[in-house]
Amino acid sequence: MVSFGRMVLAVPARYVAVGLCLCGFAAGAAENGKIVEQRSRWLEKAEAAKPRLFKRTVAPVRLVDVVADPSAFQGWGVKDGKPIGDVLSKPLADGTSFIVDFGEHLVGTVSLSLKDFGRAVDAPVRLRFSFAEVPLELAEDSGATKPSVSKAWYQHETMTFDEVPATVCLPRRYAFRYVKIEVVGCSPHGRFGIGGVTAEAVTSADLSALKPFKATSPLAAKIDEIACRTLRDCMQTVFEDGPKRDRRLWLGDLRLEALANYETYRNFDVVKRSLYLLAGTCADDGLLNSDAYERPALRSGACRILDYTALFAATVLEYVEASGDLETAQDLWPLCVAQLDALRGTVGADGVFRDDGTWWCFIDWQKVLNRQTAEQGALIYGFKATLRLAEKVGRKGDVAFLPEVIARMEKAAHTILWDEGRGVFVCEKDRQVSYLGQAWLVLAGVLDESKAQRCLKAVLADSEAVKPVTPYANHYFTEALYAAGLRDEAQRHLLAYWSEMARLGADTFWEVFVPGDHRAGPYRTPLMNSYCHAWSCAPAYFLRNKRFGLRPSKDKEQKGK
Ligand code: RAM
Repeated sequence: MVSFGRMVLAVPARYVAVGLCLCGFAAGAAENGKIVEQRSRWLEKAEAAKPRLFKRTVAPVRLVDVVADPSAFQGWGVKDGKPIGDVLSKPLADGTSFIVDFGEHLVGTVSLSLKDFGRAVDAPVRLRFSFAEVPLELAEDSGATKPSVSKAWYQHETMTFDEVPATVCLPRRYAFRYVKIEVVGCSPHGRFGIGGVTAEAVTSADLSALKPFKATSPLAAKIDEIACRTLRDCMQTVFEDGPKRDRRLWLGDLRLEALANYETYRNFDVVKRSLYLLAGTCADDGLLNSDAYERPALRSGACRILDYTALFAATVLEYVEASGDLETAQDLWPLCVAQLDALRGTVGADGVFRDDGTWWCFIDWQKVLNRQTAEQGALIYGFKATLRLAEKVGRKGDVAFLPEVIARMEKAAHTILWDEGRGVFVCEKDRQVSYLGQAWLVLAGVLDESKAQRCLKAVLADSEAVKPVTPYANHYFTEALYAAGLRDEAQRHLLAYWSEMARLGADTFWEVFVPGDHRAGPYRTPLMNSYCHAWSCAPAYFLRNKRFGLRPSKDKEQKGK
């Protein structure tokens, strides 16, 4: 297993808000001018496509206690606490605390009724709330951590209520299954209590529209259920990456959410809004940013991830194929073309991608990954998708130069990056062999089936090969196995990775999962990880889409895991 534990999220400042520094690569000034002129119109289209939110009221199912459990995920589990009636609707003393369990992961607001008993309450009440997606967040002290992103993402509130009785709604939208409530200040005369706690869960997924799914086994049904819940809770007025953190639209996450959405809730508006939001917040040089916020106003997050940008045209293509909305594809086409000069500017005359530090090369949070081969594949993949989109919108002439770029890059992959002796793609600098390098070049269609199978089987058998650490990257590795015709291996990988999360009690799939290292993550502390992360909803896509699916016999092999 390649080490991941000390990995830290550090996005060098030069990748953020790069504004003009890529101008040399970007499309001509006149073209950029035309794109920039479109931004406000695109943002209007994003607003017009804003999906409605569905709300439902959910009551807690029980009280729980968090317990240390070496066999549980991250070493923390829950067990039944006191009966709920022993705590709610009874006077509460200063220092009392209890944890309510809503029975499943939710995203939404929480209200509670503050009660008085007998006489008027003679003092304000101060309560501390801790919202948790997983037990770890209630068991360990976030105050002692030094995360690489804001501590304000931790879902804690201390609030003082002057008026009792009252029904109060907490100010934020939270992502949680458990809520710990501690009485940190109240009248010593035993007059105060909490009558009830309720959640209002919110999503843009219409649960009644969820496409029926006939699972081949209870395990497949369970994984699909968790994947659909993950997608549901990340589907808000855009596709969020994680409703706990970053609560933001990211282009790479959007693509996988959209693919799962086409197989499940089929809400095309949320895809359309997300695409237009990215389009309308593109930079002055006509290049896309990889992330965008909706509030307080629609604006860009100003990160530029090379492999995410390479996937934009593919995301538009898949949207038009699923929805039939050719008009949006035609409208966004000039933006797809505008990305091409910048993207191909990263490719040498010899057809090889080399990272010059201008872009954030992401691919995965795996720290030790040399991204060269994976980026080479992602670029070719993106260029081929752009060609298919050009055909769809009737603009092949705009990208007449692309076949030569693709051919040059494919040739370089075969000659410069392929190691015939080992039967794998390797990076130039350290000859590193990775799962994702093979996966992306297979997905790019660079190899015939037998060679594709050879390199994927080689990494699966190579304990030194660098493995993916996120469900996002595991999605692409799984898809590559399917693409190479390694259906059994794909199925085994899919079930082994996601069923291990299910076995560990996942309600929703996690941002990062490294079997054998449950504290892994990029933020210096697992308390900051998101445990409902959209890019992890891949199983709903693989299990439901006819191109993939499971073979019942193989599915049974995983039973009892
Ligand atoms: C994090 C989020 C998001 C991802 C980016 C690259 O902030 O986890 O999902 O797309 O990084």
